[in-house]
Amino acid sequence: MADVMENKLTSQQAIELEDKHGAHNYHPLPVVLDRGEGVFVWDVEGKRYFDFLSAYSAVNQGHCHPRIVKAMKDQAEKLCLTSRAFYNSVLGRYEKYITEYFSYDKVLPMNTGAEAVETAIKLCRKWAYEKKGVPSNAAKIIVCGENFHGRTTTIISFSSDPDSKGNFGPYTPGFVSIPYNDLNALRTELEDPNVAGFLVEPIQGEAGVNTPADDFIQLAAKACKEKNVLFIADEVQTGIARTGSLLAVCGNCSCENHCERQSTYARPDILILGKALSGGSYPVSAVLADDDVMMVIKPGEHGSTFGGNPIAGEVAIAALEVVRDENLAQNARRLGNIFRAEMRKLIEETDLVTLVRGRGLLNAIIVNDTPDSPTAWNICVELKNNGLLAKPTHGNIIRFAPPLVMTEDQLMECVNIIRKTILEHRK
Ligand code: IF1
Repeated sequence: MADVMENKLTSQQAIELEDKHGAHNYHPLPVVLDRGEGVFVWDVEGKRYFDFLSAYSAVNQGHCHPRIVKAMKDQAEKLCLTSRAFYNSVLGRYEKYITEYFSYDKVLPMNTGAEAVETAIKLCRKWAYEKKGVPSNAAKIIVCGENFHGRTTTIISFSSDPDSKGNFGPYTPGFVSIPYNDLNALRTELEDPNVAGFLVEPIQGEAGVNTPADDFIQLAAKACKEKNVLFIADEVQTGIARTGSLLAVCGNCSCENHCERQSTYARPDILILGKALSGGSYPVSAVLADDDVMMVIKPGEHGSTFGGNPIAGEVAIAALEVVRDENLAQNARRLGNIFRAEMRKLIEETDLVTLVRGRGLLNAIIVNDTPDSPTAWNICVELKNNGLLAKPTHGNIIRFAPPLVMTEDQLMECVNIIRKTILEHRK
């Protein structure tokens, strides 16, 4: 017991403790991390790894970024939480900052990604009844097959993943699903006058970095507008510079502004952010919309004890400043192009990898194997042994998403680790 309290465990002991005392809702790679800095993490034995997952794109600014840590420490010593029963001296400043940063009238602050998605769903439904004139309880939201939007009962109700959904029913009604990247299917569903919104990930992360046609998002947004349907972008994973632009809906643009200059740009009516909004340091999520949508929610109709707390506000301002000041969108775009080019070279040299896809520094390789074989898992274990941490998704796909503060030299070091591991792999 003394060891447990003193935090001096070996990896094996830490794994055994989790196994014994924690719910078995995860199957982690066998590595126990103790410390992080920038693109690196260290395990409890002191071995260093390149982090090629970034906590599923939450740590875009790198581990323990000094500016973000300072913002959190300073605020934690001053005031942590007031609830929204009272005003606090940070929230208004944060709200002004983030709405100007992303060019929206209003923000509704929450904590986790799933809560922000839930908020967007509630907002969209309420807008449908009070503004669009959809009959009571008849609103529908279009979603995409193979989506991932979180773990709440409503969100899993429209999941197509049996693991996420099975035996958690009864399910929330009011959602219709179309295949991802299928404009015709979207247009067909949009004919229904009770459709209130279209909820979509600009790139599907969990589905294996499923990247749609370059113009899909823009044409989808346009089709929604024509039918007075809200275009709702879940940028929890793709947002905040990850895909080489500030938002993935910015498409082909790596400037630090969310703006309408680009021909591929699509402006969501509701924008959902989380993860990297705090640089992974604290649970901070946000829903952004203009007044005609956001103002349908009135006092007492929605909220959260922690949403909009002063630490979250200071941390988010710092995290967004880092993205701008360190040109992370541009860096993600440049390094992403190099990374995919290197992976394409590797594909020429091996049958084990068949495809690389993605945008910016959100990429995946497809392992030439069946989805239920352990090959991708074994490659990830070998990558770990060689000093790089990544995680398989959907069995035979490996997602690569390093912190965006990576340098080109570091990226090439990682490319060499991946090359060596793939070329040496034995089944
Ligand atoms: C887990 C996946 C990634 C998200 C999008 C909302 C949320 C997520 C687009 C909910 C969360 C996470 C959750 C995490 C694993 C991870 C994940 F593999 F499961 F799908 F990133 F790809 N919208 N994604 O990706 O945000 O409530 O978790 O803050 O272990 O469930 P959250």
